[in-house]
Order: sequence, then C-alpha cells, then structure tokens
Amino acid sequence: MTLTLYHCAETRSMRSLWLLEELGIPFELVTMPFDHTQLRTPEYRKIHPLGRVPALVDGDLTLFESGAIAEYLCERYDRAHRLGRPVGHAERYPFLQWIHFAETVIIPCQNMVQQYVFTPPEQRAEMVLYFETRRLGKCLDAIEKVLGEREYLLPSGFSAGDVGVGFSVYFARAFVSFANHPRVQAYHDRLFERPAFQRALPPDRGPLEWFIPKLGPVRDPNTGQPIA
Ligand SMILES: N[C@@H](CCC(=O)N[C@@H](CS)C(=O)NCC(=O)O)C(=O)O
Repeated sequence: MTLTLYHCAETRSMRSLWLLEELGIPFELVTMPFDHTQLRTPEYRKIHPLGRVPALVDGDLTLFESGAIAEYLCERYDRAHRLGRPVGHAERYPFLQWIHFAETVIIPCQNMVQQYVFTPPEQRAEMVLYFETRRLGKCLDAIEKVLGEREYLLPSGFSAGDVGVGFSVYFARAFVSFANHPRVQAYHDRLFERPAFQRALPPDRGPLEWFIPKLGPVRDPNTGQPIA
C-alpha cells in the first residue's frame, strides 16, 4: 500500500483524513506543523507546488486539491459506493456540488484566520471581517435550508459531500454563532460524533485550539453576540 496523505491538523487536509477514516482503508499519514518549516521545503514543494495541504500520493499519482482528492478516493476505493455517488448515479451532480461547496464555506473562514491570527490587531481590516462573516452566514443559510428536508446533504444519506462541507462547518463555528441555524448545529453535532471524524482530530489538543485562543472577541454581525 503506497497511499500517503500529507496533513496539518484541523486544516483542509482533515477532509481527506476524515474521508480515509470513513473508507477504512490503510494509508500512511505524514503530519506536519502548520508553518513554513516543512510546508515550504523544496522537498515538499515537489509534492505540492504551493507548499500547502492536503496532498495525496498514491503510487505514481499525486493530487493536491481536497475536492479532487475526495472524488479520487471515492472512485478508486469506495467500491460499495457508501461515500461516493458514481457517474450515472441520480445524485452524481448534487454530490459534486457539495464536494466543491465545501470550499465556498471555508474561504470566508480562511480569510478570517488570516485577519485574526496572522495580522497584527492594528492592521486588521474590520470591513473584511464584517463581509466575510456575512458571507459565511449566507452559506449557513443554504445548508440550513437543505437540512430542513433531511439529515445529510443528499437525499440518500451521508456522503463525501458531508465530509467536505462538514469540515467547513466544524471550522466555521469559531467565527459565527449557530444560534440562528439550529439544523446546522445539529448537523455539526451529528458529524462530530462519528468515530471517523473523531479519529481525524488531533490527539493532543482540543477542538480548534490552535487558533481560537488567538481570536480575541469575535462578534456575529447578525446577532451582535460574542462567538469565541
Ligand atoms: N483549494 C485547496 C486549498 C489548500 C489550502 O489552501 N490549504 C491550506 C490549509 S487549510 C494551507 O495549506 N495553507 C498553508 C499556506 O498557505 O501556507 C484545497 O482545498 O486543497
């Protein structure tokens, strides 16, 4: 078995790790610190040209987009189609939509991490924080609406789409209150309980502990309530 995942805890590579855990297939995990000490080495940039995570190596194949990795793992290793929806399946295109919607949800969060964690307080752009929080809220509205009809994003049940979007929802909880999104809250809690999700969490620290203490006061622009 030559399947190797390059990973930083609780970043987008958690999607790939969680999916591998759901699939229950053997793989090698290379966990790196979320800084430039290993991500930007020439050696790692031969695997991921931007020096980011995730990257997946399977024999001669190297992939470095989390959505593509999800599609590949489902097509190559999900023989029973528990997590994927193959070509010809009635839910194929909604499935792909949710795999990629995961990025739409995480991008406002990424921009807020850049603002809150990597930008000195005096240089933070309040309007960026405001716009991104609003944009994140709209994403949660869309998920809330779908979950009004079912427990997971697709009518037939849990899929790799929930892994992608679910990680983004897990991450989003640091920046927005779910008070106005009770179904998203229940979805988050349902996913959090999954054994495969638990195995994808870092063993040595609490949920999102790597940045939540650095956020300071975060207020939801919709409710005015403090978040973290
Ligand atoms: N669209 C890419 C984004 C990858 C990405 O930006 N990963 C972040 C972690 S969430 C990263 O590695 N950042 C490190 C850096 O930019 O130095 C994917 O989904 O795989």
